Amino acid sequence: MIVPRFGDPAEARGAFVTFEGGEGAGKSTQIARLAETLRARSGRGVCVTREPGGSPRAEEIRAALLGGVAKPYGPFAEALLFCAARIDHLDRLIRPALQRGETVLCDRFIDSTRAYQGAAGGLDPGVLTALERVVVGPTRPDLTLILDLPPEVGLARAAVRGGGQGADRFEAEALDFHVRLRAAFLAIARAEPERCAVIDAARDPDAVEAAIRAAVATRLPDLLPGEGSRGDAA
Ligand code: Z5A
Repeated sequence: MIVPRFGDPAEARGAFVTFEGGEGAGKSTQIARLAETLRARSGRGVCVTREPGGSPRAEEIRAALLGGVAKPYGPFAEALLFCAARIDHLDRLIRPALQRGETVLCDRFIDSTRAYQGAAGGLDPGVLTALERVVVGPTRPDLTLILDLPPEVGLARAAVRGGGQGADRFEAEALDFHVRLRAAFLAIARAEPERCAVIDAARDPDAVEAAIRAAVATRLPDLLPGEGSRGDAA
């Protein structure tokens, strides 16, 4: 019988930081900036990754998901495909990096499944909880930075970045879907304030970066020694 192997949670462990938010919130931009800062300051290895994807097999599933292959089967089937990608990503990349003591910065993780397939897609929260239990187990983020901004602003940014290539499966959803997404991410932050920090992502990139550094320095002070606790400057 095949059962999930989560490893021993008591083992030496690095830090797991996830970035969440709607389209065009600036996650990729800010992950690159934080990675550079942590590489210079923390004295630990930094692993930058993303979902869906992050490992070769999960990247293959990403191409299918963003191409809309699973959409006709509904949010439950889509969630299962995101989970299939996540299992490989956790096994091949995230857990080994954490066991080496590295800091893992991941662009989207479980909260995207909760928001996109759950709150916005209509999938039952009990199903999502069960999937998280068997797929993620104890490998939960230590800190989740939720980059918050009005969906109209994020979609406009994503369109400029896309350079006229057309929207992907999720960008193509109606504005109402993106409004529900924003509310879902904020509800997650309210429900798990010890894990989540909300960052006002509508500001210029330098101001967003400063707020993220303040949140990391406050919540995970070992990662930014000497930066001091300046409070979450969201
Ligand atoms: N999905 C799901 O449904 N379920 C799941 O479980 C998971 C994911 C894990 C992945 O798409 C899709 O999969 C995603 C959810 C779904 N939906 N979509 N689409 P993706 O990885 O291709 O896309 P994304 O995660 O939404 O990222 P993004 O659109 O690339 O945006 P971003 O990384 O947050 O932003 P960015 O690339 O850093 O910035 C976007 C543009 O804005 C760019 O031109 C920047 O230069 C500019 N920018 C960045 N910051 C600023 C500020 N502060 N001011 C002005 N302009 C800025």
